[in-house]
Amino acid sequence: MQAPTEVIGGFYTQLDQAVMKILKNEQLLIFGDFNAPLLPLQSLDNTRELQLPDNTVELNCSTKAKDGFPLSQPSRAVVLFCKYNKIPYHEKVIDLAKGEHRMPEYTAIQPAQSVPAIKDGDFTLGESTAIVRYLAAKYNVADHWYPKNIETRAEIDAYLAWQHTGIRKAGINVMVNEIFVPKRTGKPKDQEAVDKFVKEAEESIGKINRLFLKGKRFLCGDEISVADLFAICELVQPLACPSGKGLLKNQPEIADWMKRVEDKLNPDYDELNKPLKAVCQQ
Ligand SMILES: N[C@@H](CCC(=O)N[C@@H](CS)C(=O)NCC(=O)O)C(=O)O
Repeated sequence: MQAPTEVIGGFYTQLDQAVMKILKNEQLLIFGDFNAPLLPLQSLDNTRELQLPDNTVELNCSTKAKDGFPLSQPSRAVVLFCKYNKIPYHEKVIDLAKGEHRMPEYTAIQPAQSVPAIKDGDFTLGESTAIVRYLAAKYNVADHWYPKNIETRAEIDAYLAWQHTGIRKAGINVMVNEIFVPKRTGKPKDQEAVDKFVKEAEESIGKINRLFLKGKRFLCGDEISVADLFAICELVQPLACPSGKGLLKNQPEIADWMKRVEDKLNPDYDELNKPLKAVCQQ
């Protein structure tokens, strides 16, 4: 068996943990079980102070990590929101693979050491859904994104609260097990584990359909909102994996909804997902 230390080189905590489990022949990946040892920190080479125009939001995120692991659904959602709404921002790639999210400079911005996070003047904020709501208010974006109508807004908030436990696990587990763990360990994928996670993803997608979409055009009404944005950024991941290709075959309503959301967000959506899809197709 390989010594676990050989793989301690940096990456996303959950992935490191999955890798450690495989190398130790333990059962694969329990989402949210963060027992892996912290990685040795490497130098943070992309958070130098930049001279930015006063109104530019510094957006720390991971959509195109330098070593090709663009694994951050919430980062993509925030970037897409900024692009679509022409919010002036500067994107700083925090390379999870190198442990840059654990460096002191970044921890000062987001003590929870997760991406994304923003720095807006002296104000810093982590948590993707809070960031989008902050930016929606500050830049007074079109009302449909996060409407002032309190009932619609409450429905959007309900989705944003649900998604952390309702869909994020499905958004990551298929990809981690089918793509990233084999790449990281050099071992073949565990198809049984992948199939289990594909089944879980199908169930979660079914819940989006039953609990939120319910025959509407978008998750919370007739127009696109931040709920759709966060949801599609999760779903694109399992769907991009070879074993996830058939995930929507029994859920045509979700396929149609995704198409509507993509049409609204393109060309930015396709562009932003290119690195992710490239990794999955290798
Ligand atoms: N609740 C956070 C979750 C963010 C999150 O899970 N970020 C992941 C990447 S997708 C991360 O930074 N993980 C770092 C780690 O696990 O060490 C949010 O919505 O911003």
